Amino acid sequence: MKQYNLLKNKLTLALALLVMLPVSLMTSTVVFASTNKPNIVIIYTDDLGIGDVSAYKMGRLSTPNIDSIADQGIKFTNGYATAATCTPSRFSILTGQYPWRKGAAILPGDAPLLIDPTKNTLPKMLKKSGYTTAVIGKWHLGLGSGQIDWNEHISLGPNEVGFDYSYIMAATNDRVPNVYVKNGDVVGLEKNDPLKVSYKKNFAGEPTGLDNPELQTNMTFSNGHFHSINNGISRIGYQKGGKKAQWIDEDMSDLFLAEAQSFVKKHQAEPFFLFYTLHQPHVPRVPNPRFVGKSGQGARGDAILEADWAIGEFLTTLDELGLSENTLLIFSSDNGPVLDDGYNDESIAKLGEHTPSGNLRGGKYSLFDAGTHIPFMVRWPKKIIPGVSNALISQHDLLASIARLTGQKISSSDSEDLLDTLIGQSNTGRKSLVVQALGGRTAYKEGEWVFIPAYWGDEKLGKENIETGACSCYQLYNLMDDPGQKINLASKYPEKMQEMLKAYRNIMDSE
Ligand code: NG6
Ligand code: CA
Repeated sequence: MKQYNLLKNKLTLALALLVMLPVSLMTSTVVFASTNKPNIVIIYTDDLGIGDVSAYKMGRLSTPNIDSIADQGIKFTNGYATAATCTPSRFSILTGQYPWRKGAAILPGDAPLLIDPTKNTLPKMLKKSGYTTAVIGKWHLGLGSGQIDWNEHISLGPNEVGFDYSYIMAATNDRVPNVYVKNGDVVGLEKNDPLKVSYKKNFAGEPTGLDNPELQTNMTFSNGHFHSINNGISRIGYQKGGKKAQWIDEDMSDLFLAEAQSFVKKHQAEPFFLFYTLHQPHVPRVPNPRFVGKSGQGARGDAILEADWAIGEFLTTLDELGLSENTLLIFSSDNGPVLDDGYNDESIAKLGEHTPSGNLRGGKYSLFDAGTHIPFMVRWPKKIIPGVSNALISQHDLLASIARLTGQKISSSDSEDLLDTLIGQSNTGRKSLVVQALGGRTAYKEGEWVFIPAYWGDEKLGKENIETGACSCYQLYNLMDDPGQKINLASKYPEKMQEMLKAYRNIMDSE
């Protein structure tokens, strides 16, 4: 509660208005029904840590545009992704389900669509409520139902799980195919140069980073990432052909921004939902030359400044169209930060005093807190009084919360309706949360406590230099006293440990 400092004068005014209402009108449902449907935008970054956002006052980068969302809205200090990697987190934010129910893990670029097209999703639900929906940016949730022919229309993808419009990269910027897919069709493909993709074997005569290191003219790999080369960077997986359609990394941010701006311009008169999924600062970090050298922290810092700039431009577009006031805008990241994630981009050498994970332990991939404890902020000037909330909230709660906002019912047991908390009218968060790390390992969080079951395996990812959280012991931490998870309290509080273990098992065994 102590961080929950709603602006006092505005609160008093809001309370005064409330007491003037007849009691029968004081339920949230009625208040929302009388509101014009807000536009909904989720701005989702890739591998951005809580310490990378200056609003959290932990690191050394300056992200004024992202910070402005917190200044004008609610900054959550206990916001979580459901997983410490991309695909599972994205699965959850769109379906409201825990990713381990589906066995969700990092997907290759030719994986089939992970979301069951017969199931409810956030965009589907919003469509039903009259919203026009779009995803622009990184997808990484699979496409098609088996072997994909990239030269034909891909009939299973974002458009089949609720998005009216999609302009995406299939997986990640370090995975083939390096092309954009618009509403199921590869953009800019030439008929006489068909695109072929394989994650099993190379196509005859095609160079790779491993065999032709001299062709890595843009950036060299440090770990993995030694297959097909595009734009002087070697990637994960093999591709051949489709040369005209292959992206230029330096232009990616501007392209997604222009797409996002054009979508909101086109649909400004109707309620819209936009899932704007930026690729920064995921590897390979290749910002536009306008941002090179700007952070003093090398490519990772520069990519974050590029993302912050793009977000600023997008916010300006909302302002210019007069849409900011009634747009519920959520900013977050799919998982925690990593420095060397497979390329020699000087992210470690030039880090200086910056702390991407803030004061938390671990990072991307990790069971420790920095894997999933991410920046999370929500702005809606028409409804939200700016403040800070320390309520526990997870990205997969958006489904149930937005369901109530738009007057709908959902049947997901995982997603909790935290609408009042989301818009700063309550400081009650979820009681507990299961988080997933690399390899499908899970940990359990309840209030200030974290329980990590025993896992055998490496305690550290060597190249990434990230602690996995694996230990042949049980781990129990109190995040309030020890946010850096330095002191394992499992043997000091055996009863608490057992209680946590039981509660964790209950959730994991639930349907
Ligand atoms: C890992 C990749 C890493 C990144 C990650 C997925 C190697 C050595 N590492 O396997 O570079 O692509 O997968 O990241 O290949 S995520 O943010 O999409 O989950
Ligand atoms: Ca990610």
